Amino acid sequence: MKNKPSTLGEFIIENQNQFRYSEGELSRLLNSIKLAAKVVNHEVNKAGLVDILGSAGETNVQGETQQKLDVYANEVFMRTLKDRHIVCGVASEEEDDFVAINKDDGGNDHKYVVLMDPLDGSSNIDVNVSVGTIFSIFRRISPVGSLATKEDFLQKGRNQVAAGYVVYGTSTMLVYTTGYGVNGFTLNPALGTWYLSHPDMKFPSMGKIYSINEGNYVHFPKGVKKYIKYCQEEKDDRPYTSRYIGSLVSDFHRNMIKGGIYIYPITTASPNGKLRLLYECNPMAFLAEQAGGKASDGYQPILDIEPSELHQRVPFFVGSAEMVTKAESFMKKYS
Ligand code: AHM
Ligand code: MG
Repeated sequence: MKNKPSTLGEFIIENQNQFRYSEGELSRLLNSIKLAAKVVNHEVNKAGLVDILGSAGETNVQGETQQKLDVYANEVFMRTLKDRHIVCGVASEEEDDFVAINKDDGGNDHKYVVLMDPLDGSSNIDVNVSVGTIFSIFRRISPVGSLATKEDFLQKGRNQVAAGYVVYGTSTMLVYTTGYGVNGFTLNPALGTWYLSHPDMKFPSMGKIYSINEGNYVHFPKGVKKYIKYCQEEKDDRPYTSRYIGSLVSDFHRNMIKGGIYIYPITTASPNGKLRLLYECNPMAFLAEQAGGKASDGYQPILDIEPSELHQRVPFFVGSAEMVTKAESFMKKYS
Protein backbone atom coordinates (compact mmCIF):
# COMPACT_ATOMS: atom_id res chain seq x y z
CA MET A 1 0.00 0.00 0.00
CA LYS A 2 1.17 3.50 -0.86
CA ASN A 3 2.05 5.67 2.12
CA LYS A 4 -0.15 8.73 2.60
CA PRO A 5 1.76 12.02 2.26
CA SER A 6 2.56 13.35 5.71
CA THR A 7 4.32 16.63 5.04
CA LEU A 8 3.05 19.68 3.20
CA GLY A 9 5.75 19.35 0.55
CA GLU A 10 4.78 15.74 -0.19
CA PHE A 11 1.10 16.64 -0.14
CA ILE A 12 1.51 19.45 -2.69
CA ILE A 13 3.40 17.19 -5.09
CA GLU A 14 0.99 14.29 -4.58
CA ASN A 15 -2.02 16.46 -5.44
CA GLN A 16 -0.47 18.48 -8.26
CA ASN A 17 -2.21 16.54 -11.04
CA GLN A 18 -5.67 17.54 -9.74
CA PHE A 19 -5.30 20.71 -11.79
CA ARG A 20 -6.38 20.78 -15.36
CA TYR A 21 -3.71 23.18 -16.46
CA SER A 22 -1.05 22.18 -14.01
CA GLU A 23 2.53 22.67 -15.03
CA GLY A 24 3.67 22.80 -11.44
CA GLU A 25 3.26 26.57 -11.24
CA LEU A 26 0.61 26.46 -8.54
CA SER A 27 2.71 23.98 -6.57
CA ARG A 28 5.69 26.31 -6.70
CA LEU A 29 3.46 29.15 -5.60
CA LEU A 30 2.16 27.18 -2.62
CA ASN A 31 5.71 26.24 -1.73
CA SER A 32 6.67 29.93 -1.68
CA ILE A 33 3.76 30.75 0.63
CA LYS A 34 4.80 27.94 2.92
CA LEU A 35 8.34 29.36 3.05
CA ALA A 36 7.23 32.96 3.70
CA ALA A 37 4.91 31.73 6.45
CA LYS A 38 7.86 30.11 8.22
CA VAL A 39 9.85 33.35 8.07
CA VAL A 40 6.92 35.37 9.45
CA ASN A 41 6.28 32.73 12.11
CA HIS A 42 9.86 33.05 13.30
CA GLU A 43 9.44 36.81 13.65
CA VAL A 44 6.02 36.55 15.36
CA ASN A 45 7.47 34.12 17.88
CA LYS A 46 10.21 36.47 18.95
CA ALA A 47 8.05 39.59 18.82
CA GLY A 48 8.41 40.19 22.55
CA LEU A 49 12.18 39.87 22.42
CA VAL A 50 13.12 42.38 19.82
CA ASP A 51 12.11 45.92 19.17
CA ILE A 52 9.46 44.99 16.68
CA LEU A 53 6.39 45.59 18.82
CA GLY A 54 4.25 48.66 18.47
CA SER A 55 3.31 50.97 15.68
CA ALA A 56 5.54 51.59 12.69
CA GLY A 57 4.17 55.14 12.62
CA GLU A 58 2.63 54.68 9.18
CA THR A 59 -0.99 54.35 8.20
CA ASN A 60 -2.23 52.09 5.42
CA VAL A 61 -4.60 53.09 2.61
CA GLN A 62 -7.61 52.63 4.87
CA GLY A 63 -6.25 55.04 7.47
CA GLU A 64 -5.40 52.36 10.01
CA THR A 65 -2.16 52.42 11.92
CA GLN A 66 0.17 49.71 10.69
CA GLN A 67 2.01 47.64 13.24
CA LYS A 68 5.64 46.80 12.64
CA LEU A 69 4.83 43.14 12.25
CA ASP A 70 2.16 43.96 9.63
CA VAL A 71 4.78 45.82 7.65
CA TYR A 72 7.32 43.05 8.13
CA ALA A 73 4.88 40.28 7.10
CA ASN A 74 3.81 42.29 4.07
CA GLU A 75 7.42 42.72 2.99
CA VAL A 76 8.24 39.04 3.45
CA PHE A 77 5.26 37.81 1.42
CA MET A 78 5.65 40.48 -1.28
CA ARG A 79 9.36 39.80 -1.64
CA THR A 80 8.95 36.02 -1.69
CA LEU A 81 6.27 36.17 -4.37
CA LYS A 82 8.05 38.79 -6.48
CA ASP A 83 11.60 37.50 -6.28
CA ARG A 84 10.75 33.92 -7.05
CA HIS A 85 9.02 34.89 -10.30
CA ILE A 86 6.00 32.72 -9.78
CA VAL A 87 3.05 35.13 -10.10
CA CYS A 88 2.10 37.95 -12.44
CA GLY A 89 0.70 40.14 -9.69
CA VAL A 90 0.07 40.57 -5.98
CA ALA A 91 -2.48 42.63 -4.07
CA SER A 92 -2.19 43.12 -0.34
CA GLU A 93 -4.38 44.68 2.30
CA GLU A 94 -1.33 46.70 3.30
CA GLU A 95 -0.65 48.14 -0.18
CA ASP A 96 -2.56 51.01 -1.76
CA ASP A 97 -2.76 49.33 -5.17
CA PHE A 98 -2.02 45.95 -6.72
CA VAL A 99 1.50 45.26 -7.92
CA ALA A 100 1.88 43.94 -11.46
CA ILE A 101 5.17 42.16 -11.81
CA ASN A 102 6.76 43.49 -14.96
CA LYS A 103 8.69 41.87 -17.74
CA ASP A 104 12.11 42.59 -16.31
CA ASP A 105 11.08 40.58 -13.29
CA GLY A 106 9.98 37.80 -15.63
CA GLY A 107 6.58 37.79 -13.92
CA ASN A 108 4.24 38.51 -16.77
CA ASP A 109 4.49 35.03 -18.27
CA HIS A 110 2.88 33.60 -15.18
CA LYS A 111 -0.69 32.51 -14.73
CA TYR A 112 -1.63 33.40 -11.17
CA VAL A 113 -2.34 36.43 -9.01
CA VAL A 114 -2.24 36.37 -5.22
CA LEU A 115 -4.32 38.51 -2.87
CA MET A 116 -3.50 38.51 0.81
CA ASP A 117 -3.85 39.93 4.26
CA PRO A 118 -0.27 39.37 5.42
CA LEU A 119 -1.01 39.81 9.12
CA ASP A 120 -4.61 39.68 10.20
CA GLY A 121 -5.75 40.46 13.73
CA SER A 122 -3.22 43.23 14.14
CA SER A 123 -4.79 44.51 17.37
CA ASN A 124 -3.60 41.26 18.98
CA ILE A 125 0.07 41.56 18.06
CA ASP A 126 1.13 43.50 21.12
CA VAL A 127 -0.60 41.23 23.58
CA ASN A 128 0.68 37.79 22.63
CA VAL A 129 -2.62 36.59 21.15
CA SER A 130 -2.93 34.59 17.91
CA VAL A 131 -2.69 36.38 14.59
CA GLY A 132 -2.80 35.02 11.05
CA THR A 133 -2.04 35.36 7.35
CA ILE A 134 -4.80 34.92 4.75
CA PHE A 135 -4.23 34.29 1.04
CA SER A 136 -6.32 33.86 -2.09
CA ILE A 137 -5.14 32.70 -5.54
CA PHE A 138 -6.79 33.28 -8.94
CA ARG A 139 -5.86 32.49 -12.50
CA ARG A 140 -5.34 35.71 -14.40
CA ILE A 141 -7.93 36.91 -16.93
CA SER A 142 -5.51 39.08 -18.94
CA PRO A 143 -3.46 37.21 -21.53
CA VAL A 144 -0.26 35.51 -20.44
CA GLY A 145 2.66 37.64 -21.64
CA SER A 146 1.01 40.97 -20.82
CA LEU A 147 1.05 42.93 -17.57
CA ALA A 148 -1.50 41.91 -14.94
CA THR A 149 -4.53 44.22 -14.81
CA LYS A 150 -7.04 45.19 -12.14
CA GLU A 151 -9.56 42.76 -13.65
CA ASP A 152 -7.26 39.88 -12.70
CA PHE A 153 -7.81 40.85 -9.07
CA LEU A 154 -11.47 41.87 -9.21
CA GLN A 155 -12.82 38.38 -9.78
CA LYS A 156 -15.62 36.88 -7.78
CA GLY A 157 -14.58 34.41 -5.08
CA ARG A 158 -16.12 31.49 -6.95
CA ASN A 159 -13.15 31.71 -9.38
CA GLN A 160 -10.50 31.10 -6.72
CA VAL A 161 -8.17 28.20 -7.48
CA ALA A 162 -6.71 28.08 -3.99
CA ALA A 163 -7.02 29.84 -0.66
CA GLY A 164 -5.77 29.38 2.84
CA TYR A 165 -4.53 30.83 6.06
CA VAL A 166 -1.71 30.49 8.52
CA VAL A 167 -2.58 30.75 12.20
CA TYR A 168 0.31 31.76 14.43
CA GLY A 169 -1.20 30.29 17.58
CA THR A 170 -0.13 27.97 20.38
CA SER A 171 1.22 26.03 17.46
CA THR A 172 1.51 27.37 13.93
CA MET A 173 -0.74 25.84 11.30
CA LEU A 174 -1.19 26.28 7.57
CA VAL A 175 -4.67 25.38 6.36
CA TYR A 176 -5.54 25.50 2.67
CA THR A 177 -7.76 24.31 -0.11
CA THR A 178 -7.38 23.95 -3.85
CA GLY A 179 -11.04 23.05 -4.26
CA TYR A 180 -10.62 19.44 -3.15
CA GLY A 181 -11.37 19.75 0.56
CA VAL A 182 -9.45 21.48 3.32
CA ASN A 183 -6.27 20.20 4.90
CA GLY A 184 -4.33 21.52 7.87
CA PHE A 185 -0.59 21.24 8.49
CA THR A 186 1.16 21.93 11.79
CA LEU A 187 4.67 23.35 11.82
CA ASN A 188 7.32 21.47 13.74
CA PRO A 189 9.44 24.50 14.62
CA ALA A 190 12.53 22.45 15.42
CA LEU A 191 12.61 20.91 11.95
CA GLY A 192 10.86 23.67 9.99
CA THR A 193 8.57 21.02 8.50
CA TRP A 194 4.78 21.22 8.13
CA TYR A 195 3.07 17.92 8.97
CA LEU A 196 -0.42 16.94 7.87
CA SER A 197 -2.15 17.05 11.25
CA HIS A 198 -5.75 17.83 10.22
CA PRO A 199 -6.70 15.97 7.01
CA ASP A 200 -10.03 16.76 5.36
CA MET A 201 -11.24 19.36 7.85
CA LYS A 202 -15.01 19.81 8.13
CA PHE A 203 -17.24 22.31 9.89
CA PRO A 204 -19.78 20.47 12.07
CA SER A 205 -23.13 21.31 10.44
CA MET A 206 -24.27 22.78 13.74
CA GLY A 207 -22.33 24.29 16.63
CA LYS A 208 -22.75 26.06 19.93
CA ILE A 209 -20.35 29.00 19.60
CA TYR A 210 -21.15 32.49 18.35
CA SER A 211 -18.30 34.95 17.73
CA ILE A 212 -19.08 38.63 17.35
CA ASN A 213 -17.85 41.91 18.84
CA GLU A 214 -20.86 42.47 21.08
CA GLY A 215 -19.49 45.84 22.19
CA ASN A 216 -20.92 47.15 18.93
CA TYR A 217 -24.39 45.78 19.75
CA VAL A 218 -26.21 49.11 19.66
CA HIS A 219 -24.83 49.73 16.17
CA PHE A 220 -25.88 46.36 14.70
CA PRO A 221 -28.77 45.92 12.26
CA LYS A 222 -31.96 44.54 13.78
CA GLY A 223 -31.55 41.07 12.26
CA VAL A 224 -28.17 40.64 13.98
CA LYS A 225 -29.51 41.93 17.32
CA LYS A 226 -32.38 39.46 17.15
CA TYR A 227 -30.03 36.61 16.18
CA ILE A 228 -27.78 37.39 19.19
CA LYS A 229 -30.84 37.29 21.46
CA TYR A 230 -31.76 33.96 19.87
CA CYS A 231 -28.26 32.61 20.67
CA GLN A 232 -28.67 33.73 24.28
CA GLU A 233 -32.19 32.39 24.76
CA GLU A 234 -32.70 29.44 27.13
CA LYS A 235 -34.38 26.96 24.80
CA ASP A 236 -33.50 23.59 23.22
CA ASP A 237 -29.66 23.47 23.09
CA ARG A 238 -29.31 27.21 23.80
CA PRO A 239 -27.90 29.47 25.16
CA TYR A 240 -24.77 29.13 23.03
CA THR A 241 -21.27 30.06 24.16
CA SER A 242 -19.76 33.40 23.19
CA ARG A 243 -16.12 33.32 22.04
CA TYR A 244 -14.41 36.24 20.29
CA ILE A 245 -10.66 36.54 19.89
CA GLY A 246 -10.65 39.46 17.48
CA SER A 247 -8.45 37.59 14.99
CA LEU A 248 -10.65 36.32 12.19
CA VAL A 249 -8.26 33.48 11.41
CA SER A 250 -8.28 32.21 14.99
CA ASP A 251 -12.02 32.60 15.49
CA PHE A 252 -12.67 30.82 12.17
CA HIS A 253 -10.18 28.05 12.96
CA ARG A 254 -11.74 27.30 16.34
CA ASN A 255 -15.27 27.39 14.93
CA MET A 256 -14.33 25.04 12.09
CA ILE A 257 -13.02 22.50 14.60
CA LYS A 258 -15.70 22.91 17.27
CA GLY A 259 -18.71 24.20 15.31
CA GLY A 260 -19.81 27.82 15.44
CA ILE A 261 -20.55 31.05 13.63
CA TYR A 262 -18.46 34.21 13.21
CA ILE A 263 -20.22 37.46 12.35
CA TYR A 264 -18.86 40.90 11.48
CA PRO A 265 -21.96 42.80 10.40
CA ILE A 266 -22.38 46.36 9.24
CA THR A 267 -22.23 48.85 12.09
CA THR A 268 -22.93 52.57 12.27
CA ALA A 269 -19.17 53.21 12.15
CA SER A 270 -18.57 50.72 9.30
CA PRO A 271 -21.66 50.93 7.08
CA ASN A 272 -20.28 48.30 4.69
CA GLY A 273 -18.81 46.08 7.38
CA LYS A 274 -15.16 46.04 8.43
CA LEU A 275 -13.67 43.02 6.68
CA ARG A 276 -12.31 43.11 3.16
CA LEU A 277 -13.98 41.02 0.51
CA LEU A 278 -10.83 40.21 -1.45
CA TYR A 279 -8.24 39.70 1.28
CA GLU A 280 -10.30 38.21 4.10
CA CYS A 281 -13.84 37.16 3.21
CA ASN A 282 -13.33 35.45 -0.18
CA PRO A 283 -10.54 33.12 0.95
CA MET A 284 -12.30 32.26 4.22
CA ALA A 285 -15.56 31.70 2.31
CA PHE A 286 -13.85 29.31 -0.11
CA LEU A 287 -12.37 27.38 2.81
CA ALA A 288 -15.73 27.38 4.61
CA GLU A 289 -17.63 25.96 1.62
CA GLN A 290 -14.90 23.39 1.00
CA ALA A 291 -15.23 22.33 4.64
CA GLY A 292 -19.02 21.94 4.35
CA GLY A 293 -19.72 25.28 6.04
CA LYS A 294 -21.29 28.43 4.68
CA ALA A 295 -20.28 32.07 4.14
CA SER A 296 -22.64 34.93 3.41
CA ASP A 297 -23.05 38.68 3.61
CA GLY A 298 -26.32 38.04 5.41
CA TYR A 299 -28.29 37.62 2.20
CA GLN A 300 -26.16 35.98 -0.50
CA PRO A 301 -23.07 33.76 -0.73
CA ILE A 302 -19.85 35.75 -0.39
CA LEU A 303 -18.35 33.79 -3.31
CA ASP A 304 -21.02 35.15 -5.70
CA ILE A 305 -20.29 38.84 -5.04
CA GLU A 306 -18.80 40.68 -8.03
CA PRO A 307 -16.10 42.93 -6.56
CA SER A 308 -15.90 46.52 -7.72
CA GLU A 309 -12.81 47.71 -5.85
CA LEU A 310 -9.68 46.21 -4.34
CA HIS A 311 -10.26 47.29 -0.75
CA GLN A 312 -14.01 46.66 -0.78
CA ARG A 313 -15.60 45.76 2.56
CA VAL A 314 -18.55 43.46 3.17
CA PRO A 315 -20.54 42.20 6.15
CA PHE A 316 -19.46 38.64 6.93
CA PHE A 317 -21.33 35.65 8.35
CA VAL A 318 -19.31 32.43 8.26
CA GLY A 319 -19.31 29.05 9.93
CA SER A 320 -21.43 25.97 10.49
CA ALA A 321 -23.99 25.82 7.68
CA GLU A 322 -27.11 25.52 9.83
CA MET A 323 -26.07 28.45 12.01
CA VAL A 324 -25.34 30.73 9.04
CA THR A 325 -28.68 29.78 7.46
CA LYS A 326 -30.42 30.63 10.75
CA ALA A 327 -28.66 34.01 10.99
CA GLU A 328 -29.65 34.74 7.36
CA SER A 329 -33.28 34.00 8.20
CA PHE A 330 -33.13 36.70 10.92
CA MET A 331 -31.54 39.15 8.46
CA LYS A 332 -34.31 38.51 5.97
CA LYS A 333 -37.09 38.75 8.53
CA TYR A 334 -35.90 42.02 10.08
CA SER A 335 -34.42 43.77 7.06
P1 AHM B 1 -7.19 43.72 10.58
O1 AHM B 1 -7.00 43.11 9.22
O2 AHM B 1 -6.88 45.20 10.59
O3 AHM B 1 -6.46 42.97 11.65
O4 AHM B 1 -8.75 43.66 10.87
C1 AHM B 1 -9.40 42.43 10.76
C2 AHM B 1 -9.74 41.93 12.13
C3 AHM B 1 -10.25 40.52 12.16
O5 AHM B 1 -9.23 39.59 12.24
C4 AHM B 1 -11.06 40.53 13.41
O6 AHM B 1 -12.03 39.52 13.43
C5 AHM B 1 -11.67 41.90 13.42
O7 AHM B 1 -10.80 42.70 12.65
C6 AHM B 1 -11.79 42.47 14.79
O8 AHM B 1 -12.33 43.74 14.72
P2 AHM B 1 -12.90 44.47 16.02
O9 AHM B 1 -11.74 44.80 16.86
O10 AHM B 1 -13.62 45.65 15.48
O11 AHM B 1 -13.85 43.51 16.69
MG1 MG C 1 -5.18 42.72 8.47
